[in-house]
Amino acid sequence: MPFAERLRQAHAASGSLVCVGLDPDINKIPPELVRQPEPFLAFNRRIIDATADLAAAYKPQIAFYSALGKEAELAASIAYIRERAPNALVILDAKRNDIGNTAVAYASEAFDRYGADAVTVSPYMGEDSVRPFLARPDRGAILLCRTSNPGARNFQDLQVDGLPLYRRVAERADRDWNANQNLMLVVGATYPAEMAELRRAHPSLWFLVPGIGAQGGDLESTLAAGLDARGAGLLINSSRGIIYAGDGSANAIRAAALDLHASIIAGQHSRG
Ligand code: OMP
Repeated sequence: MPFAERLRQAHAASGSLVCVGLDPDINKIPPELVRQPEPFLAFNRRIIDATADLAAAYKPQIAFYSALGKEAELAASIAYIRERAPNALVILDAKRNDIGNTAVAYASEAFDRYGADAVTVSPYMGEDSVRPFLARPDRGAILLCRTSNPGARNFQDLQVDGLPLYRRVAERADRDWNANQNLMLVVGATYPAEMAELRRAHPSLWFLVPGIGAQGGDLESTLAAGLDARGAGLLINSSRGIIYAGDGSANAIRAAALDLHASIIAGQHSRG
């Protein structure tokens, strides 16, 4: 199935724009799960069970796993998502990129080894380094465009022929690299004005939106700035705000995901 269709299906099946970030931190996982032989898998299973009907996507950040040699638990967590939430997209957050043949290996890591539907990609090395991630029509690449962190301003705001660099990245990506309709942009919730500009310039691109919750991004301004004409076009990620909610119980995790989901629906309706 083409990536664009997978994305539509993930949204339609869940009725949701929520992306649940799977960023397990061994120091924050509830003690009863840390004691298990595969603590990251046990933790992710709790999260996936609690959110399977609420999530359009799951986004594991690979560093949390590879730093501790937990790649097998990442692979098993992805298999569990496929079982419990077969329509949900799996986005491997790896922010990969390199020269062509290395990029091909990185794409294979994301799509073949982990079976991800999409992977986050840095655009810094330009077209030949991005192409390997876009070559498969059934898999997506999500380009870093306007990132959520304070340092996003350092380079992304530099003016290039009258537009900031992040706008040039989006322009080139949308115009030249999206023949397979399998490209999305990372646009942080912490920069709603920039998101509004990007939405005006790129009405039909989907944005992956990190920065809600722990990083201080505001949901209401994100929805006002970023929803497309159909009231969609955003996958709104929350990692720590969901997975470490309350007392760490399945109920607390579900309540946090439900709260985000319901707030998004309310925002969609208020836009009419
Ligand atoms: P929370 O701040 O805990 O919700 O996590 C945000 C997640 O999104 C982390 O996995 C980050 O690595 C990721 N992220 C950002 O926070 N900012 C960005 O600009 C891009 C990403 C990303 O590519 O997902």
